[in-house]
Amino acid sequence: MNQNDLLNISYADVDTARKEMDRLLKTRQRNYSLPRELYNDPQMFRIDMEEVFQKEWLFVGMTSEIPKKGDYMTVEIGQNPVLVVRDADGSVNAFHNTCRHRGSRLCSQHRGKVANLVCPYHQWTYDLKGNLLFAGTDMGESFDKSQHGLKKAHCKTGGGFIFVCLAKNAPEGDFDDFLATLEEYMEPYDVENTKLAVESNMYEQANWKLVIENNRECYHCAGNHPELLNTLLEWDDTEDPRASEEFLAQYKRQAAEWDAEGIPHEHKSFGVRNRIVRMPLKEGTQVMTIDGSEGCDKLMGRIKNRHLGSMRILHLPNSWNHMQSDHFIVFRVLPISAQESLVTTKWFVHKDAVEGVDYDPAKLRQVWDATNDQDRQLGEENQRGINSLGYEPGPYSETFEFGVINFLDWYSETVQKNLESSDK
Ligand code: 3BY
Ligand code: FES
Ligand code: FE
Repeated sequence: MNQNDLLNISYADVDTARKEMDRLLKTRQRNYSLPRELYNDPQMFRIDMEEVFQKEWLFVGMTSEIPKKGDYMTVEIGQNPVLVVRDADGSVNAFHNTCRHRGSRLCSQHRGKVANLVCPYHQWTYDLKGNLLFAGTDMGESFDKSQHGLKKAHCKTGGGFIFVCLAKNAPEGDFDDFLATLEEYMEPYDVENTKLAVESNMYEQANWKLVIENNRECYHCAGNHPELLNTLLEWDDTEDPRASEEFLAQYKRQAAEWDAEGIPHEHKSFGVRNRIVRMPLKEGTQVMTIDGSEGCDKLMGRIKNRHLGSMRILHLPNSWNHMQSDHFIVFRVLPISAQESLVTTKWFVHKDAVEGVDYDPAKLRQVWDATNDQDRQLGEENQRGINSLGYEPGPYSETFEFGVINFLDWYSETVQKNLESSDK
């Protein structure tokens, strides 16, 4: 809990806060930032966790982080430790990372490899499918092992992306269409033959929505991101209303090359929650390094062209990504408290690329380390200003900040819909 949390409790109890959340969202001024409570009240944060992060599909990581049988990764979704494991048949499964004996967290490492999942407390042992194999002590005659397997979480993959959902019934809608499109758009990368080259975990003292809002616009880029703007074009996608003639001509030229090479690039949207589009980078640059020169000698998958721009993949509520020619970068946001978030960034290269020979991790990470830190400061200053008595919701620009408007429309609709269904 952040030290400011106690100062920001505005409601007598959580039921009142739920009603107030619904009212604030119904009466909010669309195209304006949200009322302060939605950015700093701990009860509102609890509702965000219950209605968004415990009910919606979340991006957790890439399949190539757990390439072999028994490889696992862990992730904390609020107070829910989750375990993602590669099974012997190659499938990826997610479990609640809590032992069925007395509830201890089963795996405490960030990533690891096991034959079976053994609880460190009293050594209850589960297979990779979560079945309880062995409960060491004498549990008595009536003990039924089959009733004490690990609790599953929903888990789906597409194009190497792993998503989990903690809801009893996972939302359907067009999520499977998004996964099928991811599969198609990620095919050139052959994700199973990539490896994690670098990972950064950045703690940010800002509400998770401020982290996402900041990512959804590049209005702040010119004033804050000199390294990123060596290569990144400020338009959000190929349909950006600000896109210049020059940009459209560059896109047309590059798109013709991509078509000839079978590299998918067309803009695809699944509501405003999921979006995939390949965008050119600045003319003459290859990837998001400090000078736009290569990040890795080895290209990924079947890619031949170093000028693939960046395929931007958006998944609300918690991920944006940049897929380029010689490496790709994935971003994941996890809320910690009303005013704290964890931003994880991972850089992937071809699995046969050799560190120090084919790529230099320092060069790979330089631009986004700088950019993330700049965004962290912006998010933290945004949070501090919102906490002020002088804050009132302010207007977004419809041309420069439409991505933020879209995000808050999605957030507002999702919370209202989920609040309504949990009231039934
Ligand atoms: O490049 C990104 O991921 C986003 C889009 C614009 C601002 N931000 C840096
Ligand atoms: Fe896991 Fe006892 S809590 S074995
Ligand atoms: Fe930024």
